[in-house]
Amino acid sequence: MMGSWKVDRTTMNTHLVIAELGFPLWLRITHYINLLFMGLLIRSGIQILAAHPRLYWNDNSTPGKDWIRFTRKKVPVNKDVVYTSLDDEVPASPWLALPGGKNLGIGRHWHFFSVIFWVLNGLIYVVLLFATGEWARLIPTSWSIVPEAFHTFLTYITFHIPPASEFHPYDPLQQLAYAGVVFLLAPFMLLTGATMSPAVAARFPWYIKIFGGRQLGRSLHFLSLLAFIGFIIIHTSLVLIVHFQNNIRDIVFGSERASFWPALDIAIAALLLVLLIYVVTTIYSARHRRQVQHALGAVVDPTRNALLHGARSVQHYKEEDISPYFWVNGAPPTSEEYKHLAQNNFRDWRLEVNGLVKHPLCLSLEDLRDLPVTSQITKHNCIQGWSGVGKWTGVCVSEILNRCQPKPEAKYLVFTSYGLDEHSLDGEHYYPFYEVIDMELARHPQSILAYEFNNEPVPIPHGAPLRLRVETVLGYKMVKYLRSIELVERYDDIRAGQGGSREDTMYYGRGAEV
Ligand SMILES: Nc1nc2c(c(=O)[nH]1)N[C@H]1C(S)=C(S)[C@@H](COP(=O)(O)O)O[C@H]1N2
Ligand SMILES: [Mo]
Repeated sequence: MMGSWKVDRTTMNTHLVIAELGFPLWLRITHYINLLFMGLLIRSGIQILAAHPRLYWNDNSTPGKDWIRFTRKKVPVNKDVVYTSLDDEVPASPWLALPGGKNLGIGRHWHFFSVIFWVLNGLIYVVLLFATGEWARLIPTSWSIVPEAFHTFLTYITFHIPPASEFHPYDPLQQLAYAGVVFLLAPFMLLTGATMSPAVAARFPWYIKIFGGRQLGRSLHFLSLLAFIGFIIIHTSLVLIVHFQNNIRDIVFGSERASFWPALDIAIAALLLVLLIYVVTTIYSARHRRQVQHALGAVVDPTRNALLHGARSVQHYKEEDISPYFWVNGAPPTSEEYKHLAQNNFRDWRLEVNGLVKHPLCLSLEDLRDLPVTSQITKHNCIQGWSGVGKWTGVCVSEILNRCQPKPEAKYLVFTSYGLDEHSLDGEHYYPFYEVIDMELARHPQSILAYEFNNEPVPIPHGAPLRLRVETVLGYKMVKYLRSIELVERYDDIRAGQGGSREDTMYYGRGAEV
Protein backbone atom coordinates (compact mmCIF):
# COMPACT_ATOMS: atom_id res chain seq x y z
CA MET A 1 0.00 0.00 0.00
CA MET A 2 2.71 2.39 1.07
CA GLY A 3 4.80 1.75 -2.02
CA SER A 4 2.02 2.47 -4.46
CA TRP A 5 1.19 5.66 -2.58
CA LYS A 6 4.69 7.00 -3.09
CA VAL A 7 4.90 6.13 -6.75
CA ASP A 8 1.45 7.37 -7.63
CA ARG A 9 1.71 10.59 -5.74
CA THR A 10 3.66 12.39 -8.39
CA THR A 11 1.62 11.22 -11.30
CA MET A 12 -1.93 11.12 -10.14
CA ASN A 13 -4.48 13.27 -8.50
CA THR A 14 -4.09 12.92 -4.73
CA HIS A 15 -7.80 12.37 -4.25
CA LEU A 16 -7.84 9.41 -6.55
CA VAL A 17 -4.92 7.87 -4.72
CA ILE A 18 -6.61 8.29 -1.39
CA ALA A 19 -9.72 6.70 -2.83
CA GLU A 20 -7.58 3.80 -3.92
CA LEU A 21 -6.34 3.33 -0.38
CA GLY A 22 -9.81 1.99 0.30
CA PHE A 23 -10.92 1.03 3.78
CA PRO A 24 -8.53 -1.74 4.79
CA LEU A 25 -9.56 -4.39 7.28
CA TRP A 26 -7.54 -2.92 10.19
CA LEU A 27 -9.30 0.39 9.71
CA ARG A 28 -12.71 -1.19 9.81
CA ILE A 29 -11.86 -3.34 12.84
CA THR A 30 -10.37 -0.48 14.88
CA HIS A 31 -13.42 1.60 14.04
CA TYR A 32 -15.70 -1.13 15.35
CA ILE A 33 -13.66 -1.66 18.54
CA ASN A 34 -13.70 2.07 19.03
CA LEU A 35 -17.48 2.08 18.80
CA LEU A 36 -17.73 -0.67 21.41
CA PHE A 37 -15.48 1.07 23.95
CA MET A 38 -16.87 4.55 23.32
CA GLY A 39 -20.26 3.22 24.34
CA LEU A 40 -18.84 1.63 27.50
CA LEU A 41 -16.99 4.84 28.31
CA ILE A 42 -20.05 7.03 27.83
CA ARG A 43 -22.29 4.72 29.83
CA SER A 44 -19.88 4.35 32.73
CA GLY A 45 -19.11 8.08 32.56
CA ILE A 46 -22.77 8.89 33.12
CA GLN A 47 -22.71 6.56 36.12
CA ILE A 48 -19.76 8.48 37.56
CA LEU A 49 -21.40 11.86 36.95
CA ALA A 50 -24.50 10.74 38.86
CA ALA A 51 -22.39 10.35 42.01
CA HIS A 52 -21.95 14.14 42.17
CA PRO A 53 -24.46 15.49 39.68
CA ARG A 54 -23.12 19.06 39.68
CA LEU A 55 -20.54 20.79 37.52
CA TYR A 56 -18.66 23.95 38.37
CA TRP A 57 -16.99 26.62 36.28
CA ASN A 58 -14.31 27.39 38.87
CA ASP A 59 -12.02 25.34 41.06
CA ASN A 60 -14.42 25.13 44.02
CA SER A 61 -17.38 22.84 44.48
CA THR A 62 -19.73 25.26 46.17
CA PRO A 63 -23.33 24.05 45.93
CA GLY A 64 -25.55 26.64 44.27
CA LYS A 65 -22.58 27.92 42.30
CA ASP A 66 -22.80 24.99 39.89
CA TRP A 67 -23.34 25.92 36.21
CA ILE A 68 -25.35 22.78 35.62
CA ARG A 69 -26.84 20.16 37.91
CA PHE A 70 -28.68 16.92 37.28
CA THR A 71 -30.53 16.79 40.56
CA ARG A 72 -33.36 18.66 42.23
CA LYS A 73 -31.81 18.18 45.66
CA LYS A 74 -30.94 21.35 47.51
CA VAL A 75 -28.04 21.45 49.92
CA PRO A 76 -29.42 22.60 53.29
CA VAL A 77 -28.16 26.04 54.30
CA ASN A 78 -28.46 25.19 57.99
CA LYS A 79 -24.95 24.24 59.07
CA ASP A 80 -26.26 22.02 61.90
CA VAL A 81 -27.73 19.60 59.38
CA VAL A 82 -25.09 17.20 58.17
CA TYR A 83 -25.71 16.74 54.46
CA THR A 84 -23.06 14.49 52.97
CA SER A 85 -22.05 14.20 49.35
CA LEU A 86 -23.34 10.61 49.46
CA ASP A 87 -26.76 12.08 50.27
CA ASP A 88 -26.40 14.17 47.12
CA GLU A 89 -25.77 11.19 44.82
CA VAL A 90 -28.62 10.30 42.43
CA PRO A 91 -29.38 6.83 41.10
CA ALA A 92 -28.62 6.54 37.38
CA SER A 93 -30.90 4.84 34.89
CA PRO A 94 -29.49 1.51 33.67
CA TRP A 95 -30.71 2.50 30.18
CA LEU A 96 -28.13 5.26 30.15
CA ALA A 97 -25.52 4.24 32.68
CA LEU A 98 -23.35 1.21 33.32
CA PRO A 99 -24.55 -0.46 35.50
CA GLY A 100 -27.18 2.03 36.75
CA GLY A 101 -28.45 2.72 40.24
CA LYS A 102 -25.98 3.96 42.84
CA ASN A 103 -22.99 2.04 41.62
CA LEU A 104 -20.13 4.51 41.39
CA GLY A 105 -17.55 1.84 42.22
CA ILE A 106 -18.59 -0.48 39.42
CA GLY A 107 -19.06 2.39 36.96
CA ARG A 108 -15.50 3.49 37.63
CA HIS A 109 -14.09 -0.02 37.07
CA TRP A 110 -15.77 -0.06 33.66
CA HIS A 111 -14.59 3.44 32.84
CA PHE A 112 -10.91 2.73 33.56
CA PHE A 113 -11.02 -0.75 32.04
CA SER A 114 -12.54 0.68 28.86
CA VAL A 115 -10.20 3.64 28.63
CA ILE A 116 -7.18 1.33 28.64
CA PHE A 117 -8.49 -0.57 25.63
CA TRP A 118 -9.82 2.55 23.95
CA VAL A 119 -6.37 4.13 24.13
CA LEU A 120 -4.59 0.97 22.95
CA ASN A 121 -7.00 0.62 20.05
CA GLY A 122 -6.59 4.32 19.24
CA LEU A 123 -2.81 4.01 19.25
CA ILE A 124 -2.89 1.02 16.91
CA TYR A 125 -5.21 2.97 14.63
CA VAL A 126 -2.99 6.07 14.53
CA VAL A 127 0.21 4.08 14.01
CA LEU A 128 -1.33 2.18 11.12
CA LEU A 129 -2.79 5.39 9.76
CA PHE A 130 0.71 6.78 9.33
CA ALA A 131 2.34 3.50 8.40
CA THR A 132 0.00 2.93 5.47
CA GLY A 133 -0.51 6.42 4.10
CA GLU A 134 -4.12 6.44 5.21
CA TRP A 135 -3.39 9.59 7.23
CA ALA A 136 -3.82 11.58 4.04
CA ARG A 137 -7.54 10.97 4.16
CA LEU A 138 -7.82 12.67 7.54
CA ILE A 139 -5.11 15.29 7.77
CA PRO A 140 -5.63 18.15 5.35
CA THR A 141 -2.55 19.08 3.34
CA SER A 142 -3.85 22.39 2.02
CA TRP A 143 -5.67 25.36 3.50
CA SER A 144 -8.13 25.19 0.62
CA ILE A 145 -9.88 22.57 2.74
CA VAL A 146 -11.42 25.38 4.80
CA PRO A 147 -13.40 27.13 2.00
CA GLU A 148 -14.17 23.72 0.53
CA ALA A 149 -15.55 22.54 3.86
CA PHE A 150 -17.63 25.70 4.10
CA HIS A 151 -19.02 24.99 0.67
CA THR A 152 -20.00 21.47 1.78
CA PHE A 153 -21.55 22.92 4.92
CA LEU A 154 -23.71 25.20 2.77
CA THR A 155 -24.72 22.21 0.68
CA TYR A 156 -25.91 20.27 3.75
CA ILE A 157 -27.48 23.21 5.53
CA THR A 158 -29.67 23.91 2.49
CA PHE A 159 -30.78 20.26 2.55
CA HIS A 160 -28.79 19.21 -0.47
CA ILE A 161 -26.50 16.24 -0.74
CA PRO A 162 -23.07 16.56 -2.32
CA PRO A 163 -22.62 14.25 -5.35
CA ALA A 164 -20.86 10.95 -4.71
CA SER A 165 -17.89 12.26 -6.69
CA GLU A 166 -17.15 14.74 -3.89
CA PHE A 167 -16.43 11.88 -1.53
CA HIS A 168 -12.89 10.95 -2.41
CA PRO A 169 -13.43 9.25 -0.10
CA TYR A 170 -14.47 11.99 2.33
CA ASP A 171 -15.97 15.35 1.60
CA PRO A 172 -13.95 18.29 2.98
CA LEU A 173 -16.24 18.93 5.93
CA GLN A 174 -16.21 15.27 6.83
CA GLN A 175 -12.43 15.17 6.61
CA LEU A 176 -12.07 18.19 8.93
CA ALA A 177 -14.56 16.76 11.40
CA TYR A 178 -12.84 13.37 11.49
CA ALA A 179 -9.39 14.92 11.86
CA GLY A 180 -10.73 17.13 14.66
CA VAL A 181 -12.25 14.21 16.53
CA VAL A 182 -9.24 11.92 16.20
CA PHE A 183 -6.43 14.42 16.74
CA LEU A 184 -8.03 17.08 18.96
CA LEU A 185 -11.17 15.90 20.73
CA ALA A 186 -9.97 12.42 21.73
CA PRO A 187 -6.65 13.66 23.19
CA PHE A 188 -8.50 16.49 24.94
CA MET A 189 -10.81 13.92 26.51
CA LEU A 190 -7.79 12.08 27.93
CA LEU A 191 -6.04 15.25 29.10
CA THR A 192 -9.12 16.53 30.92
CA GLY A 193 -9.75 13.07 32.34
CA ALA A 194 -6.27 13.14 33.87
CA THR A 195 -7.07 16.38 35.74
CA MET A 196 -9.42 14.38 37.94
CA SER A 197 -6.78 11.98 39.23
CA PRO A 198 -5.75 12.91 42.78
CA ALA A 199 -2.26 11.51 42.16
CA VAL A 200 -1.80 13.72 39.09
CA ALA A 201 -3.21 16.73 40.97
CA ALA A 202 -0.89 16.03 43.90
CA ARG A 203 2.28 15.36 41.92
CA PHE A 204 1.74 17.97 39.17
CA PRO A 205 -0.39 20.76 40.65
CA TRP A 206 0.63 22.97 37.66
CA TYR A 207 -0.94 20.50 35.27
CA ILE A 208 -4.46 20.83 36.58
CA LYS A 209 -4.01 24.63 36.71
CA ILE A 210 -3.62 24.64 32.91
CA PHE A 211 -7.29 23.72 32.77
CA GLY A 212 -8.26 26.12 35.53
CA GLY A 213 -8.27 23.43 38.23
CA ARG A 214 -9.87 20.07 38.76
CA GLN A 215 -13.48 21.17 38.63
CA LEU A 216 -12.96 22.99 35.35
CA GLY A 217 -11.15 19.93 34.03
CA ARG A 218 -14.20 17.92 35.05
CA SER A 219 -16.55 20.36 33.32
CA LEU A 220 -14.42 20.33 30.18
CA HIS A 221 -14.40 16.53 30.25
CA PHE A 222 -18.19 16.67 30.30
CA LEU A 223 -18.34 19.23 27.47
CA SER A 224 -16.05 17.00 25.41
CA LEU A 225 -18.55 14.21 26.00
CA LEU A 226 -21.28 16.45 24.59
CA ALA A 227 -19.07 17.24 21.59
CA PHE A 228 -18.52 13.50 21.06
CA ILE A 229 -22.23 12.77 21.31
CA GLY A 230 -22.97 15.62 18.88
CA PHE A 231 -20.40 14.23 16.48
CA ILE A 232 -21.76 10.69 16.79
CA ILE A 233 -25.31 11.86 16.06
CA ILE A 234 -24.39 13.92 13.00
CA HIS A 235 -21.88 11.35 11.75
CA THR A 236 -24.31 8.43 11.99
CA SER A 237 -27.19 10.41 10.49
CA LEU A 238 -25.12 11.44 7.52
CA VAL A 239 -23.86 7.90 7.02
CA LEU A 240 -27.48 6.78 6.99
CA ILE A 241 -28.76 9.60 4.78
CA VAL A 242 -25.98 10.41 2.35
CA HIS A 243 -25.09 7.63 -0.12
CA PHE A 244 -26.06 5.03 2.46
CA GLN A 245 -25.55 2.01 0.22
CA ASN A 246 -21.99 2.99 -0.66
CA ASN A 247 -21.18 3.75 2.97
CA ILE A 248 -22.38 0.38 4.20
CA ARG A 249 -20.36 -1.38 1.51
CA ASP A 250 -17.28 0.63 2.50
CA ILE A 251 -17.78 0.11 6.22
CA VAL A 252 -18.32 -3.63 6.02
CA PHE A 253 -16.31 -4.79 3.02
CA GLY A 254 -14.05 -1.81 2.43
CA SER A 255 -15.19 -1.42 -1.17
CA GLU A 256 -18.09 0.16 -2.99
CA ARG A 257 -18.01 -2.64 -5.53
CA ALA A 258 -19.18 -5.13 -2.92
CA SER A 259 -22.82 -6.14 -2.78
CA PHE A 260 -25.18 -4.20 -0.57
CA TRP A 261 -27.51 -6.70 1.14
CA PRO A 262 -24.86 -8.92 2.72
CA ALA A 263 -23.08 -5.75 3.85
CA LEU A 264 -26.26 -4.49 5.50
CA ASP A 265 -26.87 -7.83 7.21
CA ILE A 266 -23.37 -7.89 8.62
CA ALA A 267 -23.62 -4.27 9.76
CA ILE A 268 -26.87 -4.94 11.59
CA ALA A 269 -25.50 -8.11 13.18
CA ALA A 270 -22.37 -6.27 14.32
CA LEU A 271 -24.44 -3.48 15.87
CA LEU A 272 -26.71 -5.98 17.60
CA LEU A 273 -23.63 -7.64 19.05
CA VAL A 274 -22.50 -4.34 20.56
CA LEU A 275 -25.97 -3.77 21.94
CA LEU A 276 -25.98 -7.25 23.43
CA ILE A 277 -22.62 -6.58 25.09
CA TYR A 278 -24.08 -3.39 26.63
CA VAL A 279 -27.10 -5.25 27.95
CA VAL A 280 -25.08 -8.16 29.34
CA THR A 281 -22.41 -5.98 30.98
CA THR A 282 -25.13 -3.86 32.57
CA ILE A 283 -27.16 -6.72 34.02
CA TYR A 284 -24.18 -8.83 35.02
CA SER A 285 -22.36 -5.91 36.66
CA ALA A 286 -25.35 -4.97 38.77
CA ARG A 287 -25.77 -8.55 39.98
CA HIS A 288 -22.19 -9.70 40.46
CA ARG A 289 -20.45 -6.66 41.76
CA ARG A 290 -17.66 -8.44 43.62
CA GLN A 291 -16.72 -10.48 40.53
CA VAL A 292 -16.73 -7.40 38.33
CA GLN A 293 -14.64 -5.49 40.89
CA HIS A 294 -12.05 -8.27 40.78
CA ALA A 295 -12.11 -9.08 37.08
CA LEU A 296 -11.82 -5.49 35.88
CA GLY A 297 -9.52 -4.61 38.76
CA ALA A 298 -7.11 -7.29 37.53
CA VAL A 299 -6.53 -5.12 34.47
CA VAL A 300 -6.94 -1.67 35.99
CA ASP A 301 -5.00 -2.06 39.27
CA PRO A 302 -1.60 -3.00 37.79
CA THR A 303 -1.92 -0.24 35.19
CA ARG A 304 -2.81 2.39 37.76
CA ASN A 305 -0.12 1.19 40.15
CA ALA A 306 2.55 1.30 37.48
CA LEU A 307 1.59 4.80 36.38
CA LEU A 308 0.68 6.53 39.62
CA HIS A 309 1.40 4.65 42.84
CA GLY A 310 4.89 6.09 43.16
CA ALA A 311 3.70 9.69 42.83
CA ARG A 312 4.37 11.95 45.81
CA SER A 313 2.28 14.93 46.73
CA VAL A 314 4.05 18.28 46.37
CA GLN A 315 1.03 20.52 46.87
CA HIS A 316 1.41 23.97 48.36
CA TYR A 317 -1.72 25.98 47.77
CA LYS A 318 -2.03 29.48 49.19
CA GLU A 319 -4.33 30.56 52.01
CA GLU A 320 -6.41 32.44 49.38
CA ASP A 321 -7.02 29.16 47.55
CA ILE A 322 -8.82 27.60 50.53
CA SER A 323 -12.32 26.59 49.42
CA PRO A 324 -15.23 28.54 50.88
CA TYR A 325 -17.30 25.35 50.97
CA PHE A 326 -15.86 21.94 51.83
CA TRP A 327 -18.30 19.07 51.42
CA VAL A 328 -18.70 16.48 54.15
CA ASN A 329 -18.72 12.81 53.34
CA GLY A 330 -19.48 10.28 56.03
CA ALA A 331 -21.63 11.48 58.93
CA PRO A 332 -20.20 11.76 62.46
CA PRO A 333 -20.37 8.74 64.78
CA THR A 334 -23.60 8.45 66.71
CA SER A 335 -22.35 6.19 69.51
CA GLU A 336 -22.60 7.25 73.16
CA GLU A 337 -18.90 6.56 73.47
CA TYR A 338 -18.02 9.12 70.81
CA LYS A 339 -20.56 11.67 72.02
CA HIS A 340 -19.09 11.38 75.46
CA LEU A 341 -15.56 11.96 74.14
CA ALA A 342 -16.77 14.96 72.16
CA GLN A 343 -18.54 16.51 75.18
CA ASN A 344 -15.27 16.30 77.03
CA ASN A 345 -13.42 18.04 74.20
CA PHE A 346 -11.70 14.74 73.41
CA ARG A 347 -9.54 14.91 76.56
CA ASP A 348 -10.18 11.19 77.17
CA TRP A 349 -9.74 10.23 73.55
CA ARG A 350 -6.69 8.07 72.72
CA LEU A 351 -5.15 6.82 69.50
CA GLU A 352 -4.05 3.21 69.76
CA VAL A 353 -1.11 2.15 67.58
CA ASN A 354 -0.63 -1.59 67.69
CA GLY A 355 -0.26 -4.80 65.70
CA LEU A 356 3.12 -5.69 64.23
CA VAL A 357 5.09 -3.04 66.13
CA LYS A 358 7.91 -3.19 68.63
CA HIS A 359 6.43 -0.39 70.76
CA PRO A 360 2.63 -0.17 70.85
CA LEU A 361 1.51 3.41 71.49
CA CYS A 362 -1.46 5.01 73.14
CA LEU A 363 -1.50 8.71 72.31
CA SER A 364 -3.66 11.52 73.63
CA LEU A 365 -4.28 14.69 71.63
CA GLU A 366 -1.71 16.42 73.80
CA ASP A 367 0.87 13.73 73.04
CA LEU A 368 0.22 14.26 69.35
CA ARG A 369 0.53 18.03 69.67
CA ASP A 370 3.91 17.55 71.34
CA LEU A 371 5.26 15.79 68.25
CA PRO A 372 6.79 17.82 65.37
CA VAL A 373 4.03 19.83 63.67
CA THR A 374 3.45 19.90 59.95
CA SER A 375 1.00 21.95 57.91
CA GLN A 376 -0.15 21.67 54.31
CA ILE A 377 -2.69 23.32 52.04
CA THR A 378 -3.87 20.65 49.66
CA LYS A 379 -6.70 19.65 47.43
CA HIS A 380 -9.05 16.94 48.67
CA ASN A 381 -10.54 14.87 45.85
CA CYS A 382 -13.62 12.86 46.67
CA ILE A 383 -14.31 9.82 44.53
CA GLN A 384 -17.76 11.20 43.88
CA GLY A 385 -16.48 14.21 42.00
CA TRP A 386 -16.25 17.24 44.30
CA SER A 387 -12.97 18.65 45.50
CA GLY A 388 -11.91 21.24 48.02
CA VAL A 389 -8.74 22.99 49.09
CA GLY A 390 -8.09 23.01 52.82
CA LYS A 391 -5.31 23.55 55.29
CA TRP A 392 -4.45 20.55 57.42
CA THR A 393 -2.16 20.62 60.44
CA GLY A 394 -0.92 17.64 62.39
CA VAL A 395 1.76 14.98 62.62
CA CYS A 396 3.42 13.03 59.82
CA VAL A 397 2.45 9.38 59.84
CA SER A 398 6.17 8.64 59.51
CA GLU A 399 6.75 10.27 62.93
CA ILE A 400 4.36 7.75 64.43
CA LEU A 401 6.03 4.91 62.53
CA ASN A 402 9.44 5.99 63.79
CA ARG A 403 8.13 5.83 67.34
CA CYS A 404 6.20 2.54 67.21
CA GLN A 405 8.87 0.82 65.10
CA PRO A 406 7.06 -1.58 62.77
CA LYS A 407 8.35 -5.13 62.71
CA PRO A 408 9.95 -6.16 59.40
CA GLU A 409 6.89 -8.18 58.36
CA ALA A 410 4.52 -5.20 58.72
CA LYS A 411 3.36 -4.12 55.25
CA TYR A 412 0.09 -2.26 55.74
CA LEU A 413 -1.54 0.18 58.13
CA VAL A 414 -5.18 -0.34 59.05
CA PHE A 415 -6.89 2.89 60.14
CA THR A 416 -10.08 2.29 62.12
CA SER A 417 -12.69 4.88 62.99
CA TYR A 418 -15.11 5.59 65.80
CA GLY A 419 -17.65 5.96 63.00
CA LEU A 420 -19.49 3.10 61.36
CA ASP A 421 -19.53 2.09 57.73
CA GLU A 422 -23.14 2.87 56.86
CA HIS A 423 -23.12 0.23 54.11
CA SER A 424 -21.88 -2.65 56.27
CA LEU A 425 -25.19 -3.76 57.76
CA ASP A 426 -24.89 -7.38 58.84
CA GLY A 427 -28.08 -8.48 60.56
CA GLU A 428 -28.57 -5.63 63.03
CA HIS A 429 -24.94 -4.77 63.28
CA TYR A 430 -22.75 -2.21 61.52
CA TYR A 431 -18.95 -2.44 61.42
CA PRO A 432 -16.57 0.42 62.07
CA PHE A 433 -15.29 2.35 59.08
CA TYR A 434 -11.73 1.34 58.23
CA GLU A 435 -9.24 1.76 55.40
CA VAL A 436 -5.85 0.20 54.62
CA ILE A 437 -2.81 1.90 53.08
CA ASP A 438 0.61 0.47 52.42
CA MET A 439 3.85 1.48 54.10
CA GLU A 440 5.04 3.43 51.05
CA LEU A 441 1.99 5.72 51.03
CA ALA A 442 2.14 6.08 54.79
CA ARG A 443 5.70 7.39 54.61
CA HIS A 444 4.99 10.13 52.08
CA PRO A 445 5.82 13.52 53.61
CA GLN A 446 2.25 14.77 53.10
CA SER A 447 0.67 11.69 54.70
CA ILE A 448 -0.36 13.12 58.05
CA LEU A 449 -2.68 12.71 60.99
CA ALA A 450 -4.49 16.04 61.13
CA TYR A 451 -5.90 17.59 64.28
CA GLU A 452 -6.48 21.02 62.72
CA PHE A 453 -8.48 22.08 59.69
CA ASN A 454 -8.11 25.66 58.44
CA ASN A 455 -6.36 26.70 61.67
CA GLU A 456 -9.12 25.34 63.96
CA PRO A 457 -9.37 21.99 65.72
CA VAL A 458 -10.85 19.59 63.15
CA PRO A 459 -14.63 20.15 63.37
CA ILE A 460 -16.76 17.10 64.11
CA PRO A 461 -18.16 16.65 60.57
CA HIS A 462 -14.62 16.64 59.16
CA GLY A 463 -13.33 13.96 61.52
CA ALA A 464 -12.68 15.29 65.04
CA PRO A 465 -10.45 14.88 66.85
CA LEU A 466 -8.04 13.28 64.38
CA ARG A 467 -8.24 12.18 60.76
CA LEU A 468 -5.89 10.78 58.19
CA ARG A 469 -4.68 12.81 55.16
CA VAL A 470 -3.03 10.97 52.26
CA GLU A 471 -2.84 13.50 49.49
CA THR A 472 -2.20 11.35 46.39
CA VAL A 473 -5.36 9.31 46.77
CA LEU A 474 -9.10 9.80 46.84
CA GLY A 475 -10.90 11.00 49.95
CA TYR A 476 -12.34 7.64 50.95
CA LYS A 477 -8.92 6.49 52.16
CA MET A 478 -8.70 9.32 54.68
CA VAL A 479 -10.40 7.85 57.72
CA LYS A 480 -12.08 10.37 60.03
CA TYR A 481 -12.71 10.05 63.82
CA LEU A 482 -9.63 7.86 64.20
CA ARG A 483 -9.59 5.23 66.92
CA SER A 484 -6.62 3.06 66.05
CA ILE A 485 -3.81 2.25 63.66
CA GLU A 486 -2.91 -1.39 63.38
CA LEU A 487 0.13 -2.65 61.48
CA VAL A 488 -0.46 -5.87 59.60
CA GLU A 489 1.22 -8.12 57.10
CA ARG A 490 -1.94 -8.73 55.06
CA TYR A 491 -5.47 -7.43 55.03
CA ASP A 492 -7.40 -10.13 53.21
CA ASP A 493 -8.50 -11.52 56.58
CA ILE A 494 -10.04 -8.23 57.67
CA ARG A 495 -13.80 -8.12 57.10
CA ALA A 496 -14.56 -8.64 53.39
CA GLY A 497 -10.81 -8.51 52.77
CA GLN A 498 -10.76 -5.86 50.05
CA GLY A 499 -8.61 -3.30 51.83
CA GLY A 500 -11.17 -0.97 53.35
CA SER A 501 -14.81 -0.24 54.05
CA ARG A 502 -15.46 1.39 50.70
CA GLU A 503 -13.76 -1.45 48.82
CA ASP A 504 -15.69 -4.03 50.87
CA THR A 505 -19.18 -2.58 50.74
CA MET A 506 -19.20 -0.19 47.77
CA TYR A 507 -16.82 -2.10 45.46
CA TYR A 508 -14.41 0.80 45.05
CA GLY A 509 -10.98 0.10 43.57
CA ARG A 510 -8.07 -1.14 45.61
CA GLY A 511 -5.85 1.79 44.73
CA ALA A 512 -7.30 5.26 44.84
CA GLU A 513 -4.94 7.26 42.63
CA VAL A 514 -7.60 7.93 40.01
N1 LIG B 1 -14.96 7.44 59.44
C1 LIG B 1 -15.17 7.84 58.18
N2 LIG B 1 -14.17 8.42 57.52
C2 LIG B 1 -14.34 8.85 56.25
C3 LIG B 1 -15.56 8.65 55.58
C4 LIG B 1 -16.60 8.01 56.31
O1 LIG B 1 -17.71 7.81 55.78
N3 LIG B 1 -16.38 7.64 57.59
N4 LIG B 1 -15.74 9.09 54.30
C5 LIG B 1 -14.53 9.27 53.50
C6 LIG B 1 -14.76 10.00 52.27
S1 LIG B 1 -15.54 9.18 51.02
C7 LIG B 1 -14.30 11.26 52.07
S2 LIG B 1 -14.42 12.04 50.57
C8 LIG B 1 -13.70 12.02 53.16
C9 LIG B 1 -14.48 13.28 53.35
O2 LIG B 1 -13.89 14.10 54.29
P1 LIG B 1 -14.67 15.38 54.77
O3 LIG B 1 -16.00 14.93 55.29
O4 LIG B 1 -13.81 16.01 55.80
O5 LIG B 1 -14.84 16.25 53.58
O6 LIG B 1 -13.68 11.32 54.37
C10 LIG B 1 -13.41 9.95 54.28
N5 LIG B 1 -13.31 9.42 55.61
MO1 LIG C 1 -15.38 10.45 49.07
